[in-house]
Amino acid sequence: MIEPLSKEDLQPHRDAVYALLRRLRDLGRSILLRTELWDELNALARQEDGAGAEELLETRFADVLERTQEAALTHPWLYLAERPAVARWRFSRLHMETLDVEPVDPSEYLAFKERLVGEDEGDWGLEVDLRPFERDLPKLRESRSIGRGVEYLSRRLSSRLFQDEGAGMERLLEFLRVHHVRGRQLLLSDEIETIPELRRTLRKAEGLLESREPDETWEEVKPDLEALGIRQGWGGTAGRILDSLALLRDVLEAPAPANLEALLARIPMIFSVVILTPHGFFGQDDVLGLPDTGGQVVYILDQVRALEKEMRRLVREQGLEIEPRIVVVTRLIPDCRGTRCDQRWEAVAGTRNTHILRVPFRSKKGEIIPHWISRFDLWPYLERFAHDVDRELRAELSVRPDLVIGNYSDGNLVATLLCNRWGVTQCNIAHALEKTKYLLSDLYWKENEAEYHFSCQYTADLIAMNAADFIIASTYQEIAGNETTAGQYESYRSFTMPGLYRVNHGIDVFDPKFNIVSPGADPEIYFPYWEKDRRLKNLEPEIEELVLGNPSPGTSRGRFEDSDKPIVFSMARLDEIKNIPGLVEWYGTTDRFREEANLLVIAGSVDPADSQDREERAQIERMHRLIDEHDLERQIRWIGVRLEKNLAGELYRWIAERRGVFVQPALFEAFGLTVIEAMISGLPTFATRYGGPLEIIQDDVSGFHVDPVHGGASAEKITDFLARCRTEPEEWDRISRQGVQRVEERYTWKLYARRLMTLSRVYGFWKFVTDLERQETRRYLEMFYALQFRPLARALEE
Ligand code: UDP
Ligand code: LCN
Repeated sequence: MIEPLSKEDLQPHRDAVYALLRRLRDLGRSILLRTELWDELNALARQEDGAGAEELLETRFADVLERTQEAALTHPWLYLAERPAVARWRFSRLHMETLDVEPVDPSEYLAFKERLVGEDEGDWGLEVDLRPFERDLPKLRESRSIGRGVEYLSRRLSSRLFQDEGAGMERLLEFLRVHHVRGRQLLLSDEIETIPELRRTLRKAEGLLESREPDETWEEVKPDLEALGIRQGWGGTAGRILDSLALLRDVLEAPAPANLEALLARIPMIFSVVILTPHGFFGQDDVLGLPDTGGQVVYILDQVRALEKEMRRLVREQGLEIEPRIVVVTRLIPDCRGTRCDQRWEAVAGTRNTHILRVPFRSKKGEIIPHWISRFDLWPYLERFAHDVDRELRAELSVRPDLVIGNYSDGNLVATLLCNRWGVTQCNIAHALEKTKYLLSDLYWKENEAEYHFSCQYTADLIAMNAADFIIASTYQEIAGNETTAGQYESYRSFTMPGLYRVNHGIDVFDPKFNIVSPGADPEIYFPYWEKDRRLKNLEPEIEELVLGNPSPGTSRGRFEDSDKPIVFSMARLDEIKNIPGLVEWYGTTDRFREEANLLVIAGSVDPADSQDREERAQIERMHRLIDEHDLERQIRWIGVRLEKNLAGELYRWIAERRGVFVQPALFEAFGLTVIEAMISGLPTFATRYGGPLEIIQDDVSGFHVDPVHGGASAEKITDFLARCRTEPEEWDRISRQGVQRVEERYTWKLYARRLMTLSRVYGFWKFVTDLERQETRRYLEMFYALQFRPLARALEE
């Protein structure tokens, strides 16, 4: 980590430093971002009369500027928010006349920014600071360990059991006795009250089991074991039960991390899971592409299938005849636009015991809200929703679930409310945190408030992140970014929403609650185009008609004049952030690009009258304008229909077979399921360098990165590849093959489900062992909810 900046670093280059500071002031803005600082320094260095700025490029000042994420400026001060290493922050201020440099704490830095936007609450503004609650909790030390919280926690847990042998072991015993399912006690009977008794019981049980055949069933050994106080759940056969009991004995001897993890992997803890995903149209058909309805739906439907399978495998292995259950809870929308989102209860295809439960939003007076509500506007309904969900789930499940998984800001908040009430392990999945998508949306929150209500969303995020027992992220960058860019979670560490509150310490990405567990793409639907036997050739006529046939008014626009050219394909919701019109513009303005390929876009609706979402309508209109302006009618096909899953899967392969490419041009993409869907289909993929795709794709190996900020360069990069592939077809094959390989190695639901189940056990155990220690945080969050979130949310309700 580089040393902090000092006046001595600046003195020898005073002229250049002053020249740079003048340039920064002349920009006339009070907040400057990293790239702007860096661009100004470089521009100065290139100038003839650059006052020696070239030398400045070699100094520590340049190093610091390169790592400064943001600077706040008002004469005579320049405040710097520096990120000297991944996830590490340092704040300082530089006097622009004397060149004195001094460190400041985050609070002072944020207060300075508040004054820049005309807010000054003196010493008594509301400050949120969770650091004092974390004093005794373990923290990772190395930034490279971020996202591997479970490994760290297992180590800590075992050393804690060991250090604090008496109390630690007692907790373990209590934990083993606490497991019940459907009224039946599992693992150990309550009669075993002390560790010496447990040791004695284990010795006797092991002796007994050694004299039995390893494949004798639980039922056969049950009478003898139950007489000793051993209950069901250690395994289905005498051999496995013996193994599990030996593991427990090892932990009692020496709770090494590997032993503890192996033991926890065998504890039957999770029989029922509740998954919360309130916003959007959550359904199994005809929903993808509707507003707020994309990857999260796909993710959850794939996730529950994989999870159910894994839960069933574990339950069987432990000798239990219990059918695990999963309930996905979403919002019931009476005006369901031809989907099944008006149905209360629905079985999930491909599962045995997983259902969707839909619960409506209600107004203050208790009336059901009939229409779709944007994810930005739903805050006033969530508390009532949580209440109704609680009631309905009690009726459906009769017992509390063993694990609750929240999704996105709204689902995570509802998960928090329910877990607080139920005392159940809470897992959060962000999918996408809006804060990093909208630049400076915290500082200038008031300007966006009418449209986006970020005040509610960021407050909900802070509460839910801190309440969660563990958090799953799809990539490392989602948590802690990379060398140059802060992570999505990291952006909640300290920030201010002037006039509302200042967050000195919101969330710490070194907290072991963070884990990277990446999603996959359904292998039944998405597979390489060369797997001919599995291809759905019967869909070919439909695809040809969809892509090459006459456009049908209201659902598609444009028709390829030369259908032999390769297809550049993109598919996304028509959200501004997805930048689909951006891609159309790159294409429209780059002649070579237009010569090399046709452009196929599946996004939103073609008729603005079909959309109830203001952002989507604006995007639709922009698409039409661009097609007109650049005269694209004969080179583009824009389709505004929702494809059935099999058709979507086959479409990727159909395009790959014709040696096309996929482009994901988003201004920011949290993860990007389309990216892995395209890659596993064998389509060379160009995806945004902002967000998850930067990590999914290794540039020029398993695909390519494109920069939406530099559309021209991105268009050239895609065009160059297409042109090269015309003469060197093996180049296309190389990227195609390596894309498939990358997804197969890293992004599969099987890996996902195993890991999620392990996490659930370890964090469930951790919660049990440390529950009391977290009470303070919980009380603080409850107060924050009641005093801050609730009034903000209520103010939105008409
Ligand atoms: N999708 C679709 N039709 C559309 C738009 C999207 O089927 O018109 C699917 C796409 O195949 C992918 C998901 O929706 O499975 C989008 O997920 P992604 O993570 O790419 O983006 P999100 O919409 O979640 O931001
Ligand atoms: C939401 C997003 O915006 C995408 O980037 C993700 O892939 C999707 O959710 C699934 O997590």
